[in-house]
Amino acid sequence: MKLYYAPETCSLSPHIVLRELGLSFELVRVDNRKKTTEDGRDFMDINPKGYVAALELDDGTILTEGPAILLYLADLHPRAELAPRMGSGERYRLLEWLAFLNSEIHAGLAPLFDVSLPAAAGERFRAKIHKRFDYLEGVLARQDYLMGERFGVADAYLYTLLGWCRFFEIELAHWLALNGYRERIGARPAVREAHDAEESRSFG
Ligand SMILES: N[C@@H](CCC(=O)N[C@@H](CS)C(=O)NCC(=O)O)C(=O)O
Repeated sequence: MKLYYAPETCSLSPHIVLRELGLSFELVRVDNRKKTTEDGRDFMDINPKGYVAALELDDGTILTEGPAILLYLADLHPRAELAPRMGSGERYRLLEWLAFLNSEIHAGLAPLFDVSLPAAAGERFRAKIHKRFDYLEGVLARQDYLMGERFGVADAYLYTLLGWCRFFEIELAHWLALNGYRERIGARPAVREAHDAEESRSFG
């Protein structure tokens, strides 16, 4: 398998999951501005949508969209229990979380990367994110992980998104449980390894 990634982006979550599962994979860095890969290909040929993450399976199939990639990986190793089994009631709870993370947190934070965003619009996006973080704070004050007491794919995703707060003047320490959650996940060996691997690869 190959994971097409760009450092500090949402592709960190499948990267973490690949390492949590001990799967063998190759990392291919993408220049998100030029839409090229580090091995000299046009990334638009790989994902015509033009964004990471993209996962290339051994038969050449390309899978995109973070939540789909996360579930695909978790299902390769059901015994690791990074996602509840298909057909179980808990599976729908996980889908609920992945939809929330994708549409409310990921899509809620993404506009803040736009340096031309008017200040007033930025404030509105921040205010909405604060409300969503208040909700997450309530959940994580009662349980260690999104699905309960066990780390899973949704946590790899939320961990990754919370890492963007430092770019947007969102002070995560304001939410004690959420901040503790991020620190706890950040200490996992697979997470450290993923950060180290992304930082140690230069391109361009
Ligand atoms: N809908 C996609 C969005 C992925 C996405 O937003 N990727 C960003 C990095 S976090 C990206 O590569 N953006 C580059 C671009 O849109 O040009 C998903 O959920 O996986």
